[in-house]
Amino acid sequence: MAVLHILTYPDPRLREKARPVDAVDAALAQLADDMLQTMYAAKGIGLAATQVGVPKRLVVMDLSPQHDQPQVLINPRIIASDGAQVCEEGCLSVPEVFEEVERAQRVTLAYVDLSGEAQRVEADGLLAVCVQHEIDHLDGKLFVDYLSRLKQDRLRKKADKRLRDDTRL
Ligand code: GNR
Ligand code: NI
Repeated sequence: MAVLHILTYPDPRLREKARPVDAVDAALAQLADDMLQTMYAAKGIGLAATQVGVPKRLVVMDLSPQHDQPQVLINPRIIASDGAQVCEEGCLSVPEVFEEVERAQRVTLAYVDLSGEAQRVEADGLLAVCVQHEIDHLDGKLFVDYLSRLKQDRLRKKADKRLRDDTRL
């Protein structure tokens, strides 16, 4: 078990499109375990492999109040969606930014579980938001991409300034 480093905006690795997982093996199970530990340590409800620098289509989530219902989604895909909802989102890779984003209210999700079985589930509310947010990560997309041009410009300037300050000492 290990807590992994979470990449932060504007790291270019967050913009890469992740490749499908081709083997559900012990190494993948270990990565999923490490990602869960990383997510719990950072107090998140979801984490995509992209965020820990691994460009594979793997997501972990736990929306339960006691943080005792980990979910591992391999090669997750949204096969149907409907409705709309607005939720205030945050992201472990975009610290200290919380903004409202509109997403589908309800999604049908197909994925492979850790035993290699194909699964299909319906999700709505916050679970549907989280699934859409995480699959976006696998496609190199961040929730801030949905914000107005003005808000994105401000974020980029703040991140640029932070990078400059960090490299100056
Ligand atoms: O912990 C998280 N909370 C959250 C809240 C609203 C919408 C999406 C999320 S996902 C986020 C963790 C994260 O960055 N996952 O990629
Ligand atoms: Ni995120």
